[in-house]
Amino acid sequence: MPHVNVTHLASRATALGAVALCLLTAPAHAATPARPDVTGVDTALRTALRQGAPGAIARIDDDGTVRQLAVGVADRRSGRAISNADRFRIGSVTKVFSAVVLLQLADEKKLELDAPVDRYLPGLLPDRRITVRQVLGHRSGLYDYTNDMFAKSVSGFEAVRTKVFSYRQLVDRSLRHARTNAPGTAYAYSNTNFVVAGMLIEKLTGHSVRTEYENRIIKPLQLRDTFYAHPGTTIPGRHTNGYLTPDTAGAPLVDATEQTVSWAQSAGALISSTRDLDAFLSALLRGRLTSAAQLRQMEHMLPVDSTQAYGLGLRRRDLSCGVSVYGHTGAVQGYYTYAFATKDGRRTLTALVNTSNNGAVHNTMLGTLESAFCGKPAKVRRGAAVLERQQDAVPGLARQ
Ligand code: HEL
Repeated sequence: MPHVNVTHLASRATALGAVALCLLTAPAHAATPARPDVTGVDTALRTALRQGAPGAIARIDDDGTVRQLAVGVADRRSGRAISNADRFRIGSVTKVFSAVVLLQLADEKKLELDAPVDRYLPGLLPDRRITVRQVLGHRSGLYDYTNDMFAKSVSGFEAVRTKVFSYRQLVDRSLRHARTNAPGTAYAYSNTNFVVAGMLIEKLTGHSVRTEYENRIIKPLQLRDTFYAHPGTTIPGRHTNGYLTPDTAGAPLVDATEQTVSWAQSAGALISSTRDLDAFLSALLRGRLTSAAQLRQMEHMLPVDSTQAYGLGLRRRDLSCGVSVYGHTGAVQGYYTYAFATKDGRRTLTALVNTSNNGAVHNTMLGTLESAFCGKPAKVRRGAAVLERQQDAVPGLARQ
C-alpha cells in the first residue's frame, strides 16, 4: 500500500482510527514451508562469493535438524576458512533484542506502548506526540542520522570507527533535520528510533543495555556467542573478519572488523553467531521471551512494500511460495546478516556474508530465504511470466 494512503488514512478523525488500522494491517501468508533446499542455499552463498564476498555461512535449524553451510574465508590474510563457529557483527538484528527488552518491560507494567516517549524521557524529543509504539515500528518520523554519517562509505566509517557517542549526541544529530513525517503517519526506517529504545531501556531499568540484554535474553537462552562489546572494538573469541566494499569500483576491500559500533549501540552493535540467532528467534516466536500478548504486539505488522512488513523491531518477509518469515536483516561495515524464522519458530535460518556495501551480494543473500523456506523452485515454463519480487534495501540507496 503506498505511503500516501497510509498518511491519508492515519490522519483521519479518531472515530475512523480503528477502521484505518484494520485496513493498514499487512496480511501474512500462511503456506506451509517446503523442505529446505540446502543446495539452493549453497548456490546463493557461492554466488555471493563470485560477487565479491570473501566468505559466507548459513545455518538452518529445522525442528531439531541442523544444516550448516560455509564457503570461502574468514580472514583474507591467513586464508582461514570461515565456519558457523565464527562470531560476527549482526547490525540491526540487534533491534529485535532491544524490542524484546522493552516488551518485557511492558509485561512488567513499567512501560506502555502507546504512551508518549516524553513520559519516560521528558524533553528528549521536540514532538511530544511520538509514542513508544511508533518508535519501535519506525513510524516516529525521526530522521536517520546515519544517512549523513555514511554518505561516503569508507571515509564515513573511518571517521566514526573508534568514536564513542552518547545516546543524546546521536539523537541530536537526528534532530538537526526535519522529521520525515508526522508521528504515526508513515513507515520510515531510522536508526534513531532504536537509539531512543536504548535510552528507554536504560531509563526504565537503571541499568546499561548490556546488563539488560545479558540478564533477560543472553543468559536465560545460554547464548554463548552473543555479546554487547560496546565501546570495545574487538570481537571476542573465534570470529570472522568483516570487509567493507568501497564505493569506488575495483578499490580493495577495507578490513572493518574492529570498531566501536558506537554509531549504532542499541540499534545495531551486538555480536552473535548463526547458532545463537537461530536459537534467539526460535525462542522469541515460540513465546519463551515475552507474554503471548506482547508477542502479538511485536508481530502486528504494517506494510513496508509488496513483500515486506514491519512490526515492533521485527520484520516480516513474504516469500514467493506464500510463506511469511519473521526476523531482521543487518548491515554493519563488513557484515550482512539475514536472520528469519517461520511464525511458529520451528524453522530458522541465519545467513551471513563477511562483506557489506555490495548491493548484488545483499540481493543474492535474499535467495537463502527462498531456498530455506520455499524449497526447490518450481520449473518455470519458457515464456511464462516471472513473478515480480522486490529486493531488500541496499544501504546508502534506500532503507526498508
Ligand atoms: S540499514 C538496513 C539494515 N540496517 C540499517 C542498519 C542495519 N545499518 C546501517 O544503518 C549502516 C548503514 C551503513 C552500512 C554501510 C555498509 O554497507 O557497510 N553502507 C554505507 O556506508 C553506504 N554508503 C536497513 C539495510 C537492515 O536491514 O535493517 O543494520
